[in-house]
Amino acid sequence: MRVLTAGESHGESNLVIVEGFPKGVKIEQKIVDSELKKRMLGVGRGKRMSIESDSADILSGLRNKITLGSPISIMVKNKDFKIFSQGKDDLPVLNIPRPAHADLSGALKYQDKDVRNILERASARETVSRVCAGSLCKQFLFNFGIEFGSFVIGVGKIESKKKPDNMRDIVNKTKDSGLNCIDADKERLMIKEIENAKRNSDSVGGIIEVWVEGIVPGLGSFMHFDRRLDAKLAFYLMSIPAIKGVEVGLGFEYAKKKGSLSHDVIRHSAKGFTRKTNNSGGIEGGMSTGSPIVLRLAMKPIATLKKGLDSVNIVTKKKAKAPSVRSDTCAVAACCVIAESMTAIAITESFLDKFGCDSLREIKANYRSYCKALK
Ligand code: EPS
Repeated sequence: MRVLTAGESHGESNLVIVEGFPKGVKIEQKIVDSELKKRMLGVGRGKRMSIESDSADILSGLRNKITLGSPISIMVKNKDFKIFSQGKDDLPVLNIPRPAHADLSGALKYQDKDVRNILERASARETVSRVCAGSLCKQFLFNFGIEFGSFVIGVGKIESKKKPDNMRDIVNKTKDSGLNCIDADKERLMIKEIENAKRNSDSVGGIIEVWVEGIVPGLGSFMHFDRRLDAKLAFYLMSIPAIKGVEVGLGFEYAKKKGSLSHDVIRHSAKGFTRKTNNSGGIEGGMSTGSPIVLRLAMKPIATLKKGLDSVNIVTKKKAKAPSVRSDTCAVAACCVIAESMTAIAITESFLDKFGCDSLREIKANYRSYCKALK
């Protein structure tokens, strides 16, 4: 399966093509739309989200809601559409790059003096396309009981130590949360942190956790470095704008523990092979263990600040303040569904590698026979 995204932040639309998606999968546009809606929500989102009402227009690859096996293409129109492929816009030239965004490195790399030509594609708006692809993958994996969940652990210096029991617990505790949090007490403090940042024309980042439940052992492989499931997940998650760290299971904490006290000891019961703990985050030797996959992502504060940071005009080379353009104060809650989507794309690719990729019927037969052998 291949996923290709296209679109500029203020262009006509965001597009995605998913090629190699199996035939025979039921896809509901309203499920894609509900995922897009989650991406727009959360305390700290900026004014752009009150302009847009993202909705997926599925243009090809389906007949009567069922995938044909042909490339699936989806378009999400931008309402705040300001640049034209064949017409001239009236946007001013931007010569001052914002620290922490793609502006300067992009302008140097592509030898451009107008930073707008860089930021239009580098903007996190592109994640609209990824969420569409992720939703297709989630709808496919649901046929095998695989489910995705996520929640915000921290914003700025506020961090929750609460752990969910399982996926149901994540869903129940986050459903009424404005910040996709499972800890209502800490959430109040996180919201204050965002409000303070907004008052001070600043921005804040945070930490999120993603869970995948219902995975059989053996997705990914130790046989070659680029088939390792944890490596693939780290790559896909790190590709989300503003993500600066990815952990699997205990992650950096694992390095501080003794092996005898931290490795997930093996048991066997009528359920098959299970583990007493899940410090590995559901992945050992680059393969799923069958325990829930647990991933954590660190998101840096949003690059654009109302109080422009020190920068340099790339034409005059003189000191200047970065422009204060519209942006979010915090997009950590929105990042949850984006991270779930990238995780779903990675898991689907590994799933199709293991069980075949042509039709749902064939994949189900292969899956059943594998599950029988696991016993
Ligand atoms: C975003 C759209 C953008 C930003 C944000 C994400 O809209 P605009 O630039 O028109 O205000 O709100 O972009 C960034 C955080 C970024 O770094 O570029 C969206 O749809 O998610």
